Amino acid sequence: QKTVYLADYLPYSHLIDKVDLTFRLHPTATRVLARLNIRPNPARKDRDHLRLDGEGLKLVSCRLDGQAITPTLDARSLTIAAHELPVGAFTLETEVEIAPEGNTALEGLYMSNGMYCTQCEAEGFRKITYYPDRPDVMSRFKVRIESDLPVLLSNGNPAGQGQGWAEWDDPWPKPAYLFALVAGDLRAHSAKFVTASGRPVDLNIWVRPGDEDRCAYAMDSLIRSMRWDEQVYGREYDLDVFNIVAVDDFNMGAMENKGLNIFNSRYVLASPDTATDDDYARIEAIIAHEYFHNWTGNRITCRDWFQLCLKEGLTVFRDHQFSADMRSPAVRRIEDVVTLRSRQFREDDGPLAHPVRPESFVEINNFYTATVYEKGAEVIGMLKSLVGDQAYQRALDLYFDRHDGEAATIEDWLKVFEDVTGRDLSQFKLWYTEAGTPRLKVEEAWNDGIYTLTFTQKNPPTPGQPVKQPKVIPIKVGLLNPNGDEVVPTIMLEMTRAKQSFRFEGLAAKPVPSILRGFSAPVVLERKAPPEERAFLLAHDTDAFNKWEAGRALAKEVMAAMALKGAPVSPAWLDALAAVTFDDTLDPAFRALCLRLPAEDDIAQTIHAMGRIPDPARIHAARREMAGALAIRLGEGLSRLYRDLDDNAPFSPSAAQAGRRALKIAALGLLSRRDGGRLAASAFARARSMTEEVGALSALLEVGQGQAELVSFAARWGRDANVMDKWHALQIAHAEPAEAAAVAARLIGAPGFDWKNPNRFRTVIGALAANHAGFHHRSGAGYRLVADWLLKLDPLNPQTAARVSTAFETWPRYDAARRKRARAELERILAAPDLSSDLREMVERMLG
Ligand code: DPP
Ligand code: ZN
Repeated sequence: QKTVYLADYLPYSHLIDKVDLTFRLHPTATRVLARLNIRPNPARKDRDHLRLDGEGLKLVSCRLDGQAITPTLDARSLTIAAHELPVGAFTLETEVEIAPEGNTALEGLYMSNGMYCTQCEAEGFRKITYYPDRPDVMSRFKVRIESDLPVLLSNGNPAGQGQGWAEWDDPWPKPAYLFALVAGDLRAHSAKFVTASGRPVDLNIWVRPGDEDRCAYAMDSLIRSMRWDEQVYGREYDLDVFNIVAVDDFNMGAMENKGLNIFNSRYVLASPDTATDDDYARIEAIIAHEYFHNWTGNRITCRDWFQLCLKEGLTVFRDHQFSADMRSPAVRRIEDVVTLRSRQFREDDGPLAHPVRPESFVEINNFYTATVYEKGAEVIGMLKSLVGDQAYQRALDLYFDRHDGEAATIEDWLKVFEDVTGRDLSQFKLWYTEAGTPRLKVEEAWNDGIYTLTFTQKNPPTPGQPVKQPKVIPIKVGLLNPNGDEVVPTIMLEMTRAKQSFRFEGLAAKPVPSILRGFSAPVVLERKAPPEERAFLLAHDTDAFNKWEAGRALAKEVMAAMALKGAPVSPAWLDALAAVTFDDTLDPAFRALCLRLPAEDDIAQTIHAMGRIPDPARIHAARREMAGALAIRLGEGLSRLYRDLDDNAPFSPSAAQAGRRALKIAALGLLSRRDGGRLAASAFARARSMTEEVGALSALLEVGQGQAELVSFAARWGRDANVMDKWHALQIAHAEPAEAAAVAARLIGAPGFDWKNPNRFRTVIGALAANHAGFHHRSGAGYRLVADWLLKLDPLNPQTAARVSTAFETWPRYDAARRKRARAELERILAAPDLSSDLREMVERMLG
């Protein structure tokens, strides 16, 4: 497969005014009839041939203006020569046959538990019919589905139904990647919504019979999302119905098809006994995310796939705003930054680093990444900080006004901000075009009552981009006096040069700086600060993010020093954390976040950034030792804290209750290190929610207990695969480093374990990859097992295999012996016959 370049973009040769599709569904022989109303694109001067994408299609017939023709076919396309085309508009009818039952790649039309469903983003529509499968070709779709299955759904509004058929009409022009079809024996959880201007909308969440009672939270999240988008962005829903379908076999989290969102069932179904608080928060965020795409993605889509961040970065930014409004902004911000660092900084720091807007790709599915999504959202957050909230709102209004119904670019996006503010954003655009996480060094000076902060930015080289330019960095800063009072409230410093100083006058004493408040830019802050200063900020900072960050930075320094030179656990850290833990004026959710130790992979990242080689075994030991020391330092207060939080309030998935549960479980985990799991065993037996059940089980496994509890968990949940994912993940997460690969091998190879299902595969292989000391065990068993299973999955589902292969993306960080083993596994993958282009691209990039 060939590399595609952004620089080669050309508009499509033709316009498709209308698409009429008829599906005669059959597991092994579905017929798809497509009637396309086509005319030459006036934007193109030459008289062009017509080339339609198509893969794995059996062409039954082809007619041009009613006359049978024989087009040129190859493995990827159908072509009609220019001289065979009429001069003006014409109609092309094709009939193809496809076999959804045998479609294990889960792209195009496929089957899951007897139901038909589709996944077209990015390039799945070409597996359904011949069509210009590119986002800048937008058309009106009408769909007729013929099948005996009771529920037949497609995009848009219902346009009639009868015995064995249904018709749908989507009034909004859309690209093919937003097409969707579902047919199955499904039940609806329904509700009504009335938009701000009075349009009634039928809302349905479609699930397998028996799951209807687990849709309430998703529905509630949907209604809140619809209201929020009206109130905050002035965006109303634009169809008579909004359908969501839950599917068990799904490569992604969910998909924003126009009027017919398709979801991985794990991000829809929830009840207190099956879903953890994290599951609830994720469902809320993903429901919102897909809904918000209706405007940012569907009404305004992307000109080409290089612009993916145009819709994804913005929609992630919007779903973050929504979650912050629904929950605690501080807690959400901390969680988002933890994710950003663990996924995006990690990606940016290795062989897979790429710009938010990449310049080339082989397989676009490989670019649905943390960089495009998460960094794409951070870039918008910076833009908002730089122009201010009001200008942001005016720019967004202009964006929706100017580009509604269009396929737009990052240039279009930046232009609305330039037009609204008069600013030149050419330097800011580097955030979209250059990869890598900037390093920001800070130095301070105090002279004659003048306090100076001097920042130096370094933009490290990344694959294909050896030299970089200075970026615009919004640095939010506040200053505290030595008593802990804030003397300069948050202001934004705008850094534009490689090195830049900012002066503060009129201060009575040398202040303590709180830098990069709210994590105002996705950079690595390099500031040498004594532990006392970190402890001081953890105690006094008024910015909740930086308060947490002070404790985090200290914990990282301590863990890195322990792993690198066997330093003892720092008493300063223990004391500071004890003060936070028992400060009842602080939000329990915030305290729980402070108690969560940095992940081992984070510490490996930190050590690597110091120019040293991380030793996974030593990092693992250091983290354990820290947790043990913390359990002892917190002493009896911990039991009291646990008892206070262990109340009998009826369950609610609210953020407030979730925060109390999180703190309670953090306390339980630490208590187990002292009592060998006695309290956790009784907590497991008494658990009244999945959060408590998993929390207690996790505490037990961490101290080598929990075998009986694992058995009883499996007995209770054995038939619910999404719940059992937790059971599998926990065992691997808590396995000893030397045994992790063997545990994962046993679970994934167990009779009846459906490893072909992406959720199952990602759970087991993902959990092994996330067990840092286990995956990187010096025996190489972790590397070998992951490679074995990637090779097994690749022929069936290349997209998921390629995604999971990022387990290896950090391999160059480690010592020569580990690198040799990892490289050997990557080379073994590359040598496999018939390797997919998806996995090949990933492995080649990782090998560099
Ligand atoms: N379904 C994916 C998402 O919403 C791709 N669009 O991010
Ligand atoms: Zn999205």
